[in-house]
Amino acid sequence: MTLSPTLRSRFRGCLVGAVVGDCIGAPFEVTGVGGPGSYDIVQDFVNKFDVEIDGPGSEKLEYTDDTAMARCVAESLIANNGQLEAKDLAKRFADEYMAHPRRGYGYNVITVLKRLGDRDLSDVFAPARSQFDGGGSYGNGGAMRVAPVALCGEDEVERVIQNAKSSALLTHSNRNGYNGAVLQALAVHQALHTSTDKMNSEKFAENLLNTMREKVECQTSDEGTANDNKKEAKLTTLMSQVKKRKVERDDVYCQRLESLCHFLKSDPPAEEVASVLGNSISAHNSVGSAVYSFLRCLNPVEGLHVQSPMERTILYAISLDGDTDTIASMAGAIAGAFHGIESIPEQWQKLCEGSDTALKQADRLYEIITKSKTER
Ligand code: R7I
Ligand code: MG
Ligand code: MG
Repeated sequence: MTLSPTLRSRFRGCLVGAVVGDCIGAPFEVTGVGGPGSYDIVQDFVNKFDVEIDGPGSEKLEYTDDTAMARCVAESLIANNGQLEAKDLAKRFADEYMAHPRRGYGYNVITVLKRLGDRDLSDVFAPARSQFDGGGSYGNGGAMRVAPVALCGEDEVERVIQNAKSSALLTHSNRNGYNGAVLQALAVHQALHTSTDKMNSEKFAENLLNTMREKVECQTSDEGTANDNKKEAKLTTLMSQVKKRKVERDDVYCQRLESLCHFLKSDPPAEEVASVLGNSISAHNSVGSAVYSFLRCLNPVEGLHVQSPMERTILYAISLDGDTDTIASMAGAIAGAFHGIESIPEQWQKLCEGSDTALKQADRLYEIITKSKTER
């Protein structure tokens, strides 16, 4: 029987896993890997680490906006004793962006971050709501930074859902934008609380699907966005006009998870995974791929010559091509929450900028969460 990592190790694994996914995936976000399933290219890149880390003047792999924003989320939770305080988080996002704007932020989110820095802003959710003509962004920026929220969820799924949504709404008010953050947070939370000997990938996915279906995507008219309401009004008109026409389902994450469950049985090639679950900067076309990378890589993958499931997860996620830093970062957070810090090679940690800060933040969050548990 394999011993499950301790909870502290899982906290560390989660935040450091997110950083290494971001740093190792980032160079490929620009160049691509040459199509989904190009395992050799990613493997060759990682194999050079041994040489580079010992060589003179070896440079670190830089983190991008994914890590910059996740650090803000962690810092805000630490400063507020594990509670999500939207105003405080908004200020940290804005300050971080102003201090280091060149971290590869999404093209449109920049407008929101600048407005969040306005001292007179009374509603911190307002700038995000005006994105994309009032529809809000469905980019994966809410999901890519949400892992620390999941660490503070304790054993309350509702709290994870609520806080993931609030943290995302500061920049992503589109239903698919914030629900992507919810699914990613639920995946991290579930990985964190699944013991190694009880892991069953199909059950893990089914459980996520049930939670999304029952607690998240069932709410077709929640407080969401003006656009949600507009869309629904349009939909009603459309439905009454063309009664027999098939209306598209708006439970996109449930659809992705249904495909994911099927893929765990059929094991399709990487091209199919990328085309069905997605590899783009949209949340609904990337979060499912991150979850799948973690679950698929619990077992060996043909053509990917690496023994450790944690390392395999990162390499597989990058090999899906497209938004490589973000998919690998999200997959790394989930995998790290399950496999623990011991599963992340020390040379990766040394080489990836920001691993040390992630480690410290994980420890602070762990202390806050365990202390509040013993006090109750
Ligand atoms: O979501 P966001 O923070 O970007 C995150 C991504 C990650 O891959 C990072 O690594 C970084 O590279 O960027 O930033 P947004 O600007 O809100 O969304 C990202 C992109 O998604 C936008 O620039 C658009 O191209 C696209 N997008 C949309 N396009 C059309 N209509 C998001 N929402 C919409 C939309 O409603
Ligand atoms: Mg990035
Ligand atoms: Mg990205």
